[in-house]
Amino acid sequence: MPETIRSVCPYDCPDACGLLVTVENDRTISVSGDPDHPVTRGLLCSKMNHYEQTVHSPRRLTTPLRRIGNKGSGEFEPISWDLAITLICTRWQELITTHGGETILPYSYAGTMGLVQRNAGHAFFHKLGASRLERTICSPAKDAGWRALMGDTPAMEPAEAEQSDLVILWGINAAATSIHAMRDAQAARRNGARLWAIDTYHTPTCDAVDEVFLVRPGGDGALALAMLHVIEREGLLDRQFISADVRGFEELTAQVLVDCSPAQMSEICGLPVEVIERMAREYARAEAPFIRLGSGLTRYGNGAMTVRTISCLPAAVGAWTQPGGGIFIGTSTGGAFPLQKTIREDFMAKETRIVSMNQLGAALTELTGPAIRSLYVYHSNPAAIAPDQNAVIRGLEREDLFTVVHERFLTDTARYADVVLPATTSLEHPDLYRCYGSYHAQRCNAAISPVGEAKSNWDVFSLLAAGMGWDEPFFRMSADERIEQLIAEETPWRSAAITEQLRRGEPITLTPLTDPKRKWLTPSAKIEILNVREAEPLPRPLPTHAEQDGFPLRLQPAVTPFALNSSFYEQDELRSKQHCMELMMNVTDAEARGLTDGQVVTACNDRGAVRFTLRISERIPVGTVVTEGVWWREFTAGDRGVNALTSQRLTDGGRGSTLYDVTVEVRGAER
Ligand SMILES: Nc1nc2c(c(=O)[nH]1)N[C@H]1C(S)=C(S)[C@@H](COP(=O)(O)OP(=O)(O)OC[C@H]3O[C@@H](n4cnc5c(=O)[nH]c(N)nc54)[C@H](O)[C@@H]3O)O[C@H]1N2
Ligand SMILES: Nc1nc2c(c(=O)[nH]1)N[C@H]1C(S)=C(S)[C@@H](COP(=O)(O)OP(=O)(O)OC[C@H]3O[C@@H](n4cnc5c(=O)[nH]c(N)nc54)[C@H](O)[C@@H]3O)O[C@H]1N2
Ligand code: SF4
Ligand SMILES: [Mo]
Repeated sequence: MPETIRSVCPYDCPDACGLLVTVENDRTISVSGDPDHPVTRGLLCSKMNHYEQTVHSPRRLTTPLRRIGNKGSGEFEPISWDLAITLICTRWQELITTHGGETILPYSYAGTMGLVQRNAGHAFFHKLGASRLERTICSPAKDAGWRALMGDTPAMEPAEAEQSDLVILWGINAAATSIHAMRDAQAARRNGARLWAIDTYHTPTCDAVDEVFLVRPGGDGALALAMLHVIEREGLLDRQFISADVRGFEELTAQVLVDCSPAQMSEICGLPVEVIERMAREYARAEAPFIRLGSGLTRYGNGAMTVRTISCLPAAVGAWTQPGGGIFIGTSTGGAFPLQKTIREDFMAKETRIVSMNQLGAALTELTGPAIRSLYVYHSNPAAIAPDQNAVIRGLEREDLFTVVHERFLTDTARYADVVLPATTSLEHPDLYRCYGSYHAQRCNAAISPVGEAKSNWDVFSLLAAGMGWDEPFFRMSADERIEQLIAEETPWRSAAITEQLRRGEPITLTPLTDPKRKWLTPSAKIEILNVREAEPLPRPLPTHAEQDGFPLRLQPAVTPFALNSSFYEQDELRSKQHCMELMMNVTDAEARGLTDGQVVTACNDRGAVRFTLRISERIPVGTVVTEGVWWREFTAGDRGVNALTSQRLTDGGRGSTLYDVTVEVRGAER
């Protein structure tokens, strides 16, 4: 008899959807959206509608493997778990004795967002004395920009967008990446709100809004400053709100906005003066303008400053005083489930070296400090997703690098491994999830047994700890026990009744911490437009990195609705919806280069050359080229993905990746 089991979507998406999983004879038959989950409300994205095709994919890894061919060749032989663990632990013990623990580097990110499985390796590597990974590839610049202005102020409830009369989807391809935010925006529109999208090309989201504004990549800070200039010049400020709630607007006006007229900012942001003026007026005159800020615009050399500058807009017009008004960048619910007892920093004998995950290529090839001699990758695919793919691959090709990859599939990274370990999918292990697009959380059990000999992250680290001969009870704990301890730890974020609901596997709502005496959780208790603790005390226009580069076209390595970073390429149907790895270009740029639709082209810069199929598209403005998705190399026209063109440079705040901050030239490729 089929049985329906509640679960949670494990992927790196703001919503952590509730799933209803139908299981028969220990196999997943189908997956649907939980109608009782407050965000999901029965709606799943196209990626997850056939999750069973990922779980039971013929491509799943089902046994540990040992390399028998050259690195990258993908030639392996099956081995037992016992042998795999012995090979790894023996090698690490030798390395630690001869070269020290810091020669070992873990690399993990967001294959699963569950708190226990995601963070399963931290305690182990702390005890091992390994180098530590700075996990900053996604959008730390967003948090840095928000914090500079708003401190610890919790995010507003994003569903309030429904009450707004002007919803701005700013640097977010919500139709692909945040479908429930898109649904809320559409609801606002049905209530009479206007809907804007601000992006660098005409995304699928742009098809569903009232007005689209295409900016130059990295130019949004300039646009926001020009809007603030107009709002101030035309007396559209909410002076009462500013005097009660904002610090430093006068300094901003006198020192920055004087030089940020629409005429001065127009070229940087790529919008005509009259358009900027109209945007400013319509924004200021809206009752409750709501901005949903995405991550795309943060992945630039000026990303943190861009977020900080845009976040000044609701303060200038007092949008915060109205239900539905404000800006939403994401929730931060870490306090609800403190992770200290999961990640165990106290297991570190000394503070070890920290390596940026955005600079893996340099770490593996430049070998400064104790050279990295072993890499352990789990729930991440750095050979595909990390910037500067050529540098990463040069590192992975090193014969003296001992690489272990724990994966569900033989990814680009796994192909370089000396030992591959098979991983469970989220339906095969328990976990506890919290969203970053709302205030919900949910716990779930395994719905089916592990496929083949797959093991969860948590269970592999228990085996590795035993293989190292460690006898701490911590490493003998099961994932379920760790989850229960996390839930049992009391925090003001949830009542005893909510905690009981969590135990029963129901989706719950967390209450963010607020201070009854202070609306804004900053040192001055005001929104700090002037923040003297920052290197830049006031928002101001900052350049991107790409402005120093010599290539004529701005490259946007954007997302596709049919994959999530490099995940989901195992599903043939989803992949075929993306056709192939395309480069979209405006007809003007194509004609100037003598290029035609459908031909194979090469995009290149100082870091690499990548083959794409050219798609001439009116969705792309002149001067920009766009590719969607992070393709596995086996499905590309050449042997590199888009990240062979992106750079290891970091953002101005948060040390984030600058994946969108890159230029290229494009020419025809011989077949
Ligand atoms: N379908 C799908 N969903 C996903 C993902 C996926 O790969 N596919 N990835 C997941 C992850 S890990 C994340 S972090 C989120 C990210 O989701 P989003 O927050 O939507 O971020 P991005 O898709 O990176 O970028 C959003 C948009 O910003 C635009 N953009 C780039 N540069 C600029 C700029 O300078 N100015 C402006 N205004 N716009 C700019 C891009 O063209 C893109 O349309 O999505 C998650 N959800
Ligand atoms: N060009 C370009 N590059 C990008 C991006 C982009 O938009 N464009 N997006 C960037 C962003 S925002 C992010 S967050 C990163 C994401 O980068 P990653 O976190 O590496 O994300 P994925 O590509 O989804 O790879 C996750 C891998 O984890 C595996 N996995 C899933 N669950 C488990 C598990 O429980 N255990 C183990 N061991 N493995 C598991 C999956 O099979 C998959 O191969 O990529 C970044 N890189
Ligand atoms: S990827 Fe996002 S929208 Fe799709 S099912 Fe998962 S949480 Fe929901
Ligand atoms: Mo991300």
